[in-house]
Amino acid sequence: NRTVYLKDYQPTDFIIESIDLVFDLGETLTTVGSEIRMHRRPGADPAAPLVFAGDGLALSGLALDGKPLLPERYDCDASTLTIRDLPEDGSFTLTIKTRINPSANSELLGLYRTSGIYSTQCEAEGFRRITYFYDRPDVLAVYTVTIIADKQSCPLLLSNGNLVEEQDLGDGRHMAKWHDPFKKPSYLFALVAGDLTMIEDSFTTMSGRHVALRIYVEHGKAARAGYAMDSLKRAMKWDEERFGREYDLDIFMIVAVSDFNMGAMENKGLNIFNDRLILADPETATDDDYARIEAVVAHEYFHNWTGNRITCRDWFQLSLKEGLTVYREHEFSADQRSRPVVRVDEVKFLRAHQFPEDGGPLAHPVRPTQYLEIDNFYTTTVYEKGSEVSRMIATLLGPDGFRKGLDLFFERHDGGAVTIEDYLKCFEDATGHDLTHFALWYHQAGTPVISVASFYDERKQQLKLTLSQTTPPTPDEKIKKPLHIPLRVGLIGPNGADMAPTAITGGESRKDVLELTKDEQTFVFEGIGARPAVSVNRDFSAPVKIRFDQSREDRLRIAGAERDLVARWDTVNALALEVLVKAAEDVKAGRPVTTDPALSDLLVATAEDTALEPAFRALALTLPGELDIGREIGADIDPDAIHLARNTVIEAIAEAGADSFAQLTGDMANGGAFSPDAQSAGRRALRNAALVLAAAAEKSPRRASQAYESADNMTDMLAAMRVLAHQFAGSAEAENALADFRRRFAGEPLVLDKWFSTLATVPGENTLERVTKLMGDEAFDEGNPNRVRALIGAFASSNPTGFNRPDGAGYAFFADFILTSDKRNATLTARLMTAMRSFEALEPSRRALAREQIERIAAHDDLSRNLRDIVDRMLK
Ligand code: BAL
Ligand code: ZN
Repeated sequence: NRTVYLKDYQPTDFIIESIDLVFDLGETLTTVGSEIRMHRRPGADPAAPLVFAGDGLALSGLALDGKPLLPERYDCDASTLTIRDLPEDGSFTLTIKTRINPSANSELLGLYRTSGIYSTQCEAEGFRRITYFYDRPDVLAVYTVTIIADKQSCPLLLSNGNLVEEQDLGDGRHMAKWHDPFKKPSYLFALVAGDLTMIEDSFTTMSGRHVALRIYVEHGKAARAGYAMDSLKRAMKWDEERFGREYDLDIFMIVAVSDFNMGAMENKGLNIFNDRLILADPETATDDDYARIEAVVAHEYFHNWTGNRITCRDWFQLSLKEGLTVYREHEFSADQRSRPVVRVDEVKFLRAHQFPEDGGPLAHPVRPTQYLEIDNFYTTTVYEKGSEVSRMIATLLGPDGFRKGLDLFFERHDGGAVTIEDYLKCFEDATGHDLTHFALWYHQAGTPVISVASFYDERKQQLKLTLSQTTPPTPDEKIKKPLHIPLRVGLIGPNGADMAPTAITGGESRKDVLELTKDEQTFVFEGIGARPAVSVNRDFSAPVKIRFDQSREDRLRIAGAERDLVARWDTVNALALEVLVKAAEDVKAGRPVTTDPALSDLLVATAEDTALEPAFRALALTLPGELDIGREIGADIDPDAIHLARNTVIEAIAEAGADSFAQLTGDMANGGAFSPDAQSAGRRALRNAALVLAAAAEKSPRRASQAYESADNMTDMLAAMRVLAHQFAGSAEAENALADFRRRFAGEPLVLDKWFSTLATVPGENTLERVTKLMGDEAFDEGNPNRVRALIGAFASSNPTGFNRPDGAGYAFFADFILTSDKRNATLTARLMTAMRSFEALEPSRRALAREQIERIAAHDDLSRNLRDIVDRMLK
């Protein structure tokens, strides 16, 4: 058992001062020389050996202070190097030589070579696949990196920091030397070598320093890197203005690679990106792609301060950098785009991904206390819930208090490797707030449920709000404590305007934010002249579930008049979800489906409301998906019943608003040249949300087919193709569009990912055969994570009727794929496997079939540690 525990944390016995690396790059044999200057930590046991981590390494040389080490002084295997009898004065230089094969590295962790490019991924524990080292985040060192490679195939040699030397070696090879003056942990090391093109720009920082900006991409793709560059410059400016953070090196580089496990990686001065998060032009990228590129480019850049300059003491503190950086990214997106629309997207994401994680077998706190495989903790809990926790600190302290706390964090911990406690202490010291109780958000897993009861007393002009909180048990913790929850509440008067109380008693409150700290609390709002509609959790101020048995009249008031658009959307969405859940129950019970004309009226009115921005209207008009309905039902889920029910409800709404929806598909058409800005994207979103309903009303593929033909950008083209493929599956129009798309984008793997996903998510049991066939398509590549996620990932996680075929064939297919894929890329495979984490919520027959396949996987005794960890927790 290799479980790692937070409580076992110990600093290293030796301190590393600097490391000089020399890479002699060869496709199948790369040699890595490392020269490490180090000394014993004051106070460490003088007899303690030096223990470095490795992973699958072959040692080819080892010397201490220039002298080869005798075999009796050390032990070495693929995963550990132990050296004994170190010099008395504790100060020495160690030289290590290892040999690796980058072409055989299908895990894409460490140094790997794919599509002719050498590239690295070292977070979390990839550096140990390059050389033996203290591969842990609290060991910070200065790196100097020399890269030697063939000049023709690798004209470009990059590493972190500044380029200090270049030389032609005269034998067809050349070298480049990079020096990074900032101490960093090994997970931020990066190297790229190959033949790429680039675009260049520059940024002048707030103190007037000139920074060269370069984005490297495949030849022929330079024109698609412009939006990423623009996003980078906006992010650099924003971080200066909003948080006072200035960039620190003379150069900032981004490299886009096509084979990458993650979205992107924040290596110091040399971010490496999955190319899908860099490349965009109107013909190949959707509005969602543009928004994602902007967000992730900013996210990785923001890490320079939150993650790189201040890093994590150990991997249990991962949310220290990730949660905070996601929060910074979210704030950036909100400032660049429409704040409420961005926030609604975040809420939808949290509910779709983090809530199920928190309510299932893989639940864990934002700061876990143990792990078997750290790669499995790059989760929505650590990232998105972690972001929500930072957002709640900002809500409790106010923007100025949050900024003061963060300023202190940067001042106090720059250059350090720190903990969540260190982070919280800065907010306490800067503002005088006590966050002791609040800190439980980091340590307690599970999504709190807040039950709300309201009572209006006309005579006293009082509104009483009783709020009680519970958090359901999670696998590792049955009894939960009450949390410190900031809940933003609005009181909406009969005329739709906000009512301002003269006082709020019953607990702490700050403006409209109530601070819940106990199991149950009653807040009293004084001076309320008429019975208000109570809007709870405005702006989604806390990542909780709300149970509030509110009158329909109040909900319709909120849905029609709430000025907080997040709460307004939430109420519209909840009303729709309620109708959809009831419809699914009807189908399951064999009753005719009852639809709700009031819901149709509300949606049509919202769609037509020109006082609202189009992007918001699009959000309101997009009904909860089948997966959302399943999650709301929560147990005994029958995906076929949900599918049928949702289609029936859609038809009723579509018919009620047929004219409006048809009209919107025309009104919102692009006028003039394409622009990726948020407003234009919002118009396209509304147009395409309306297209779904207009096509459903017309029961004809004609309109979508025309939209496909006339589309002048990928957003509209893909939306039309999805309507055809999903709502008119098997029609000539659908097949024509799909065939056209495949032909048109034959040389564009990233665009074909959209085609794979569209096909993989066609509802119904026939999709399995198509997915199986698509694995033989020449554009499909089992070794490329983007292709695997687009086809297999989309099928397993986003096709409830296809994947959950009643005969279990979807599960069997998936299990076969998982077992093969695990041998190739364990990180990717374990993440894919989480698609089945909620299998216990299925109806009994599917549940049993799903379990059978998970057990079949678990029965293999040669699983990777990554996959073993996930399946064992799922079956526990
Ligand atoms: N650190 C891994 C990629 C990211 O979260 O930025
Ligand atoms: Zn990150």
